[in-house]
Amino acid sequence: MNTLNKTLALIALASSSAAFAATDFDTLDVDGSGAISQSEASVDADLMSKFAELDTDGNGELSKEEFSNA
Ligand SMILES: [Ca+2]
Ligand SMILES: [Ca+2]
Repeated sequence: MNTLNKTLALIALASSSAAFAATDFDTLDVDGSGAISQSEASVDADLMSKFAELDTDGNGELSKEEFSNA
């Protein structure tokens, strides 16, 4: 809704986790679905830039196996 609140929430999330934890599969899978959606990947610019390449089955989400190729 509010970009500032969203930013603050991300900062709070980042500071409560270990450094670079955002590159960890379980951390990125915020909703625990077992796959990383594009919106979940959007917190990591590097991952986002490789998203289409990593999504080898083209279902719009990264499975743990697909993510392991990052
Ligand atoms: Ca997910
Ligand atoms: Ca996929």
